Amino acid sequence: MTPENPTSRFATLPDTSEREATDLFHREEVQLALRNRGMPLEIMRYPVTPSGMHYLVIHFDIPDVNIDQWKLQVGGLVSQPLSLSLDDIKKRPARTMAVTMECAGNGRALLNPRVFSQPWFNEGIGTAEWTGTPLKGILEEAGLTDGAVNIVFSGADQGIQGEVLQVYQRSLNIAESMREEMMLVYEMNGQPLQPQHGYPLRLLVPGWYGMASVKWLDRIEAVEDQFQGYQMAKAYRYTQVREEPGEPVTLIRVRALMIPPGIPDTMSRVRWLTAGQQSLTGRAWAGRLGVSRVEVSVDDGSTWSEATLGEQVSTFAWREWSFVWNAVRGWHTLSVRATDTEENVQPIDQFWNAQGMGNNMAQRVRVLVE
Ligand SMILES: Nc1nc2c(c(=O)[nH]1)N[C@H]1C(S)=C(S)[C@@H](COP(=O)(O)O)O[C@H]1N2
Ligand SMILES: [Mo]
Repeated sequence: MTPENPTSRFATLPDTSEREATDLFHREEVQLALRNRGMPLEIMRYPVTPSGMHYLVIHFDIPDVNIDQWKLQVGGLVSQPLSLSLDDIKKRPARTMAVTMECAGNGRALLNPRVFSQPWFNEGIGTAEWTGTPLKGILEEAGLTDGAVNIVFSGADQGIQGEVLQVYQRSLNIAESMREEMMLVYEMNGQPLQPQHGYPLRLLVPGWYGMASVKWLDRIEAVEDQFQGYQMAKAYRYTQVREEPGEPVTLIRVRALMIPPGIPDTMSRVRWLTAGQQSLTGRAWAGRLGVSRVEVSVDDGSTWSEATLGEQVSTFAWREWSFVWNAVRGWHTLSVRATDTEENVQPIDQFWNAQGMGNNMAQRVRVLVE
């Protein structure tokens, strides 16, 4: 199926691109949020997120895969096209790796004006132990021929986005595709992939925002051109207006999150705690880079104090941080920000773009101490 179809018969679908952001969420945003759950932030207490609480993003529907007929096809500019069953893939060298995955749209609902899409606050995040086989071995066996520039990964799911009929497709250049950590995974936390996470097979692209990790993967194709599918050329771009080409969304930006301390008010989620020593903890990550520093503010970003860094779960997974706060009575806004090993620090003010991507402004948590 060719994804290009710009002036299409789908032009009569409701146009959400001009919707106003107000405090009221639109019906379609709520609908998306219910399909695409987030990870409750207190679940950061676990180094590896239980599968049922890892966040989800499903652009279309979860496809119905018949495993008896399912094959991974590897073709295009290769000398030896492959057609592999799940058993064939499981017989290949296996590796298990903990990886923190984050949706590029995480933080989107905190933008002002809000961008109309999956309305994440900060919960589009999770860390899983993925098991699979290195992509590199498969590409080497297929033998990329001269002229191959990009590898296109296609999922079995299809739908309409931006008026374009498409299967979910993303590409990576050869250098990225050949990196050691790129994997084709069939297990998550020691169990076969659940339907919503890409059963039977997904691509895992550690360090990149989640959109690169194509679920329900059934085709890998080496091509000679820059692949211009919708999810590459339109959806995941940093732009100020949607018409601009902009820059591609790629690696995960540095972020720290705090487990909201104390106990919550049900509706507002405002926190309530008692005065005295309170331990604040959370996790921080920086995609392919390391986290060099985490700082906490208890006065809404006026002053910052260094937190203690804990263990990093793996090269591509988050690390723990902790901070002891001597909480005094009254209202406070707690905040946390991380710095990566290239000295990028999370912004305090929002970084706005038309798609609401890559927003890593520091988290703020409102608390009442009594
Ligand atoms: N085939 C397919 N792959 C996909 C998606 C999708 O909708 N279809 N969503 C992507 C996005 S935007 C994200 S953030 C991650 C989410 O992976 P998860 O649902 O397993 O957490 O999957 C990516 N892979
Ligand atoms: Mo995403």
